[in-house]
Amino acid sequence: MVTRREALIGTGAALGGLAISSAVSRAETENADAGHVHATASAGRNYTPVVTPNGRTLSFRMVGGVKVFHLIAEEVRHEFAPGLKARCWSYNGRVHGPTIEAVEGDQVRIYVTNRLPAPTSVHWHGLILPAGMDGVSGLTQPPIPPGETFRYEFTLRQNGTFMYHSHHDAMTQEGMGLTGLFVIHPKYAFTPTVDRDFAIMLHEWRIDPGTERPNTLEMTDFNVLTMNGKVFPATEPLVVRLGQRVRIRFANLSAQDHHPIHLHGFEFFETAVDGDRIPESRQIRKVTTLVGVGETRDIEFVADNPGDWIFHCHMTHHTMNQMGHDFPNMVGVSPGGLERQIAGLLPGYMTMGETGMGDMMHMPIPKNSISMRKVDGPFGAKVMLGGMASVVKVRANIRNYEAPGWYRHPKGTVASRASSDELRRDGIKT
Ligand SMILES: [Cu+2]
Repeated sequence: MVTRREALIGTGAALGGLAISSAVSRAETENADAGHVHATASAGRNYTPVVTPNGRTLSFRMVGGVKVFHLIAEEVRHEFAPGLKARCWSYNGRVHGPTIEAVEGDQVRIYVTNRLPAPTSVHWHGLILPAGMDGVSGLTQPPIPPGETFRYEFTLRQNGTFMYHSHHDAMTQEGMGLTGLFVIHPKYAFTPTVDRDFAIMLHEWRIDPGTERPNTLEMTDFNVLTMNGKVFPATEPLVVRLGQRVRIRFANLSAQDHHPIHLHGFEFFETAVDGDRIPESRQIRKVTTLVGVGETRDIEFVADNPGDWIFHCHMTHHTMNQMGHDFPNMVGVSPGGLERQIAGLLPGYMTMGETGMGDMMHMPIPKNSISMRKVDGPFGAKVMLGGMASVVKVRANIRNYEAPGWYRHPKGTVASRASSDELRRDGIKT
């Protein structure tokens, strides 16, 4: 069987170092739309393309040796998960913008068209470039007025995981979604090379149930926490073949919160901070990586443990959606006749959380809102989770990276009800 990597190397050889034709660029766009990005080998170089779950890679055109990209800032009705849509600001109709992918040493020319009702500008976060290309509206350039297109052009002197985002009224515009990933591959891949390379942007929003616009004035109580603009279960799983080496690049442009991302099932190495590769001798083995606001982290691990492995922000409120917020604490409280009395005044009323948030299951929810638990799990129970979470699916013998369904556990490897024989044998009194 031809592996993906071999296929890529084959593609590179077939191209023979030629600049990519527009036909290839078009194919790349289509593949990217399907979530499976293929080779964009530039002259004499090869890399494993980044996969942006729920997203895509921005296509480019080669013009006289320069990689030419086009970003269009515009409003879009974005779906966070079925049941919740909001009017956000996007690049190229996507929240967040498409991943810009290039190679160290490339010269890039990036056109930015403003179709927003407000002026804007784009800052290339972490990149070393001429001051006038830094994209700080008012300081290094005039703002891009609505309807106009500006040109940015610079040479990529670094490699690693970087970002781009609006730098005009940043609180409003980043808060509305105007952010994206900027991945620069090294001229020669770091070893050991990875088989799968994913990129995920973390973000937080305040969207009051029933409303349709993010409230960018919020400072503390965010109720929609996203990976690549989606909340679990709408986050696309990361599908990996057993034994592959995996990199996940995390970036955080939340307004106020750092996110400790915890991966189940593996120890990983933190291999880069803010695009700077950490020498192997100094890489730390971890299970949680703290991604600060304005920072990026790369982690790598060998997927040697089959299963469905969740990874999520470990701030527990960040794995809840809107319905986890703003309720009186009722844990341990018996509401007695209160609930019936209030229900007489407010039809559909239900007191929350007598035994925890699981009580909320039957509550009718407002229009255009999402509760934290909607997922039918593989065991006939609901998965109580939402927000900033996704799943790595590690499987042997998969032929493609389509989501393979729930993991089928080997017999005897699932936690289950203890039998009376077992309890007696081990002296457990219940
Ligand atoms: Cu978090």
